[in-house]
Amino acid sequence: MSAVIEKAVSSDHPLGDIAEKVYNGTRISREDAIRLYQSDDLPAIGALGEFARRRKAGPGKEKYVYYIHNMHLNPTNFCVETCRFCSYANPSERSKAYTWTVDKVIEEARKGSDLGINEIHMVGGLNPACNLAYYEEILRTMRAKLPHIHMKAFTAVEIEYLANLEGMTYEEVLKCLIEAGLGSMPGGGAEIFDEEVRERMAVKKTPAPIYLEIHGIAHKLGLKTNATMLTGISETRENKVDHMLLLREQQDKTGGFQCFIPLKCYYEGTNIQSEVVEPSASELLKDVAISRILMDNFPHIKAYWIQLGVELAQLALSFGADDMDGTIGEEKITHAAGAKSPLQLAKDKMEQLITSAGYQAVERDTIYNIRQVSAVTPVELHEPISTRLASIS
Ligand code: V47
Ligand code: SF4
Repeated sequence: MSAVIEKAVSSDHPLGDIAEKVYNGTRISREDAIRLYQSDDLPAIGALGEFARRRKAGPGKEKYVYYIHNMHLNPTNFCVETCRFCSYANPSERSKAYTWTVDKVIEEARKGSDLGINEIHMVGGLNPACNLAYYEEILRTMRAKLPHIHMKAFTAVEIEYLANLEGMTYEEVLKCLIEAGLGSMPGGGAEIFDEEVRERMAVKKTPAPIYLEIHGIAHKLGLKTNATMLTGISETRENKVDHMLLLREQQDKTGGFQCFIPLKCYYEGTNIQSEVVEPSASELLKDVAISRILMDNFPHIKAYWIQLGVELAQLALSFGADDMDGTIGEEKITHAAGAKSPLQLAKDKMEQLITSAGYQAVERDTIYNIRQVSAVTPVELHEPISTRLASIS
């Protein structure tokens, strides 16, 4: 341990006992996580998140921040559900509702392929016209025509819907999709697991036990998956900690989660804004740092720049995030609700954002194999992390 860290651990700072656990690699408890949320010492929380990130990264990779050259595809915005925070599905103007043919999906994928992408993140509404056969055909055609592209597709919500639509089990649906070419699953659809929040937000789909069960089955079938948490929908800090603890518990059992993505709600086109508290920048940074510390069995934490905005996403890297997600192509879900971030980033812009924040940009594939470590040396920051660590002494 460095002298600075020794100093922090032995301090009488109010978070000193939690810092000691983090430095010793001891799991923190629900109460510890709630105390971190309640603390106003944001630099100290950030320093702990950064420390946890570095240790997780392993020797020689402490400064690595990953990104992927990818695109999002959303084959349909028609949905049988009506979650109150969702502006993407079921637009009030009928002309904006769409369901793509398989050919249209492949045509859009080909545009991304021509730009050099290697992953497609495909999710959509729950649409009876988009049944299992439709998705199998997309996956098979993709594998035949664009075999170099990894298909990360279907939230647990879509798997639940397809199983009910087809009268099949979750496992049967997943096996069919894997057989057709599914490579991994994204983390969407978790929202907040707390039942009261879900009721207020009219979330009828996929309660926590089913979300976790579907991810667990996917892990057992050999798929890597991600997990999310949507904030700014009237949740409490306790709700957030409990959400993360359920994911940590599932990861202990089945181990296939790669990445946790804290999400932030945008409100344009919804009627919930008067009932919710919009998370502040410091609360969003706490979500990153506390998830990095609490979910010690998750390999990666994502700073989703589409929702954080690029500047806050850069800052989130020094709070424990080690992944900037992807170049994206064209994001629809958050932009439908008013996000002002760019729709996409070029690869060199992504690398520049990472290196100028003081980290080493690393292009990865979906399952975190390294494709290329950027030749650009990270900018040396004027205020290194050790200076901030000193603030908890
Ligand atoms: O599941 C819905 C959320 C999610 C809104 O796995 C909203 O790598 C903000 O899951 N404002 C989709 N968010 C995004 C998602 C994701 C993104 C990036 C990477 C990965 C991954 C997953 O967006 C939905 C829902 O939770 N959402 N409405 C809204 N108004
Ligand atoms: Fe449908 Fe998902 Fe939107 Fe809910 S969040 S309405 S399930 S697309």
